[in-house]
Amino acid sequence: MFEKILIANRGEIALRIQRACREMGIKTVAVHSEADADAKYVKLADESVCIGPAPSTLSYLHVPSIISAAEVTDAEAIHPGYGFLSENADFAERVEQSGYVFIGPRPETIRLMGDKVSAKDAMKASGVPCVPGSEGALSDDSDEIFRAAKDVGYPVIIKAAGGGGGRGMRVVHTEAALLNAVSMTKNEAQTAFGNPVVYMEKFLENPRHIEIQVLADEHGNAAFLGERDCSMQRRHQKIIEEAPAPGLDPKLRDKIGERCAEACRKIGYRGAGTFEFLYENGEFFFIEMNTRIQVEHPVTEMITGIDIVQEQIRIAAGLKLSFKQKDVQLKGHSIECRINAEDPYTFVPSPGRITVYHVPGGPGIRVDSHVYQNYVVPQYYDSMVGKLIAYGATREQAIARMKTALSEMVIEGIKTNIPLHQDLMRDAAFVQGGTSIHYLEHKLAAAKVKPQ
Ligand code: MV4
Repeated sequence: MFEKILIANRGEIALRIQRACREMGIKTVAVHSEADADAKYVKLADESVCIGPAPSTLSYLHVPSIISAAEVTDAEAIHPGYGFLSENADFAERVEQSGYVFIGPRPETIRLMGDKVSAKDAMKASGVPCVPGSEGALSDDSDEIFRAAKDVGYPVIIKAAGGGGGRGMRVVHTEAALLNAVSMTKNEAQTAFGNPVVYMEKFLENPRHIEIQVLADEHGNAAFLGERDCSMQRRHQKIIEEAPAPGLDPKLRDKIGERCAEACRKIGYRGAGTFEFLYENGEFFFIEMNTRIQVEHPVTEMITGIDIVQEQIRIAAGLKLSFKQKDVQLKGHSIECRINAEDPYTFVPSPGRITVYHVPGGPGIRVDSHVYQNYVVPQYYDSMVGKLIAYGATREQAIARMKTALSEMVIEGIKTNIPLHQDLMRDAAFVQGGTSIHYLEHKLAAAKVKPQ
């Protein structure tokens, strides 16, 4: 096992990774920007290195500074967390070439999944059900574009191969709008991603976003850890996630999960990964794969009892998965509310000093947060200040515990979205379960949510 790991991230995930390391007897190196010098995870780390000024391009995204920090501290491995450099294949390659272990998939795998066309091809070839669409990249030939759309059936969606996470997409409802939409999406893709390649899919009108968590080691073992429903989102920012997905047929879960695990074995996947699906009318359609630890991993940990970050570290050290598929028993229900420093109704960011801070507790409550009283939320990074996670024997109990926890949680000095979460925990459609990816935006547009 490693003696020392460098954590190339900030905020709650830096603290989460540090806790995993501490439990495993591994020393930690925190790297931080000038804006994060006072952060809790920096003080709690065994060592820390300032890697640059506040803007992330000069610090958390600055590869030479991070590699240098590993050199001066003698770290053996680098955990990238999520966001920042976590899905940057060039970074993973640089880490390995510099003699350190990258805690994540092989660089080639990250590259394969970063290109959404090659990712879909690989998954299709491995037996994972995909959204019907163009055979790979869309041709430049107008007749072929028209034929592809006719075969798929309108409405279609044009997506950039270099996009993902909601960037570089355009929905097309009619033949008349098709060619213009393709050329506009190609132009935008070239500008945004330096890659003009686009592909076409059938546009699913009202799906849920359900994702499957996998773990795979270098010894050919791969397992799935059930699914998460991440449909409650606004502008591609998830705000509530839960596991398992309400109402999902356990037989279908096992069938899709096994397909994902089998795909991991086929492509030689290593580490933690997430298969993103759209789910509509009882069917799963693969859209993208994430090759990192995700923000919402705790809900899976709560219902499986598996520490996903510790498994990532074990896998990177060349060890086998600590469990077998048959040991993965989904038990109970877990819900995560992302607590953001923002206005709960306008969503305008609200950085600044937290003057009063009280965390909830009690049975089945977990708080993953790096903040504390008098902490100043910097303006430079995303607005998430923590995650409130509730576990219950049933979904009803998880919701009841979440309501109590939200009412106990006090954050003053900045605005947070706690009131929105309180509203959603009382929302009839959420309480029923199974709302689509459009539910929150429709609810907000209908102004059913009243500013307090
Ligand atoms: C789609 C879709 C409907 N049909 N693909 C957006 C993020 C990216 N990961 C894929 N996205 C979508 N792809 C087809 N064929 C609708 C979305 C989508 C979405 C997906 C997941 C979560 C939130 C979303 C919000 C808007 C659109």
